[in-house]
Amino acid sequence: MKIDVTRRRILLTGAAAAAGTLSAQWGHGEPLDASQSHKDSVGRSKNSNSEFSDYSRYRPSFGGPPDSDKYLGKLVPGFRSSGLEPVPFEAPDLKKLSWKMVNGVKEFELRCTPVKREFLPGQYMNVWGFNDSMPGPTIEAFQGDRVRIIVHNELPEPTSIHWHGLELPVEFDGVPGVTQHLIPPGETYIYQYDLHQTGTFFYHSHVAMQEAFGMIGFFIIHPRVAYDPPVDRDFGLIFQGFFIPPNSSTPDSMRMDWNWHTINGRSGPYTTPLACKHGERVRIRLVDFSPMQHHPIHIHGHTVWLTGTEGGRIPSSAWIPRNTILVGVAVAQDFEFIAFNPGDWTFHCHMTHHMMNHMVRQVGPRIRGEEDVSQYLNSLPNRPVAEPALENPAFGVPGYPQKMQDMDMSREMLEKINQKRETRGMRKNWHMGIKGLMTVLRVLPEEYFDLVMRSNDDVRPGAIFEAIAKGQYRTYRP
Ligand SMILES: [Cu+2]
Repeated sequence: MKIDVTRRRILLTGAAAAAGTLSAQWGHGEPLDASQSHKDSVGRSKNSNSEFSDYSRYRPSFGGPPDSDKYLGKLVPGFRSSGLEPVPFEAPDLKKLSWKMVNGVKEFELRCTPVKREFLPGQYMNVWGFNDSMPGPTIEAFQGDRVRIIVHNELPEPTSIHWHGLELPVEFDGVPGVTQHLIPPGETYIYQYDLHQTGTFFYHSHVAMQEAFGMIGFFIIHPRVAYDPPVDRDFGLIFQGFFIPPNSSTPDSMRMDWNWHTINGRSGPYTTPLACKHGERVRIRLVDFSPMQHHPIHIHGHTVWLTGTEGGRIPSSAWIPRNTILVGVAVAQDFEFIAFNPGDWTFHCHMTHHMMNHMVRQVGPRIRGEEDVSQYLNSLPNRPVAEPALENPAFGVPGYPQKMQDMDMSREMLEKINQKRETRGMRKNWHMGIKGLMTVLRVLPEEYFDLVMRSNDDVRPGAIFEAIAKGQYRTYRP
């Protein structure tokens, strides 16, 4: 299946230059499904024929000196035309909060709830969140909107909700004691304010131990007209950490260390890959809501521009090219790039202990399931001095030392992971390299994007990687 990529692209670029716009400011209460709208909204950009036409979005290019607008694709637009509404935001594994318009106010309802969140297939953890989800559903709105958020406390203890990064009237800031009384269990509190900012914000409980239990959600405020250069995809990921004692499924929020990390409430390899088309301009918004851990997030195969923070959009003169972005607790970092490099690219926190939950094995086990401690020590090539503690009868008790909650991947777990549409066609054992705070960015040639994301046809595991590695979709020599 040799495809003339260049010719195909030229046809697409010409034919659909101004195709499709979104409905004005998404004027309805049901959240927009990005994959759906994208199908209709991606106008092939006229910009690609203008000043950036000599910059290829399909192959690596430095794009000239660092002061150039083309440097590392800095201001190179996506396929989407300028002057349109922003593309809908997309946070894998999370829903959006629906709203209704009431006398000119966008009204949302949030319920603070206990949640059973499936960190890994079949591994449900007891956390807290909103509307039965952790993180909670995304609030997505536009600059200039007036919003009313009706908060119902369905927790067994009082709470209050803070709108992180928003400049709003103090009585709606959500700080217990300082700006309001706590919302008792079973009660409701109404927050209402105007949105004059744009950017990556979030909402969270302002009770510290509840924050450590997971109570956060995205609050995305779009400009009415997308920033230039327009992006084709707008993804968001929330990083969290928990200490969940072995043989338990409930975090200990008093602990200052961690043993479980999640991205949008899933641990790798159950994190859902971010799928985009080869050549698109992509934005990814990162938020760290770990209680105690900062994360240097590293992306493979691409250099990215840091274009925003929880303080809003950064002027392009101050954008910074990065490959690893340190995201501190309660910080948001937005970055953008041209997805010029086809393939499945790992995208992860670079702290070794954050790349694995429970120190899961790859090179060596802590204790294998089929061994007891004595056998394990006896088989070590450099056996340490025997510890008298091993004679302790406690070692005869099943589950002691802790076996890290069955971190071996069962066939059922793998089936569930590979059932996701976004994982179709990845290499057979891809999950071996994805753990803890890790996910995958899939830059898919257009034909494969449609096959993976829109069709129900079979995709043989590894087929896409093989085609790319053979150079079928690369317009440059590896
Ligand atoms: Cu980390």
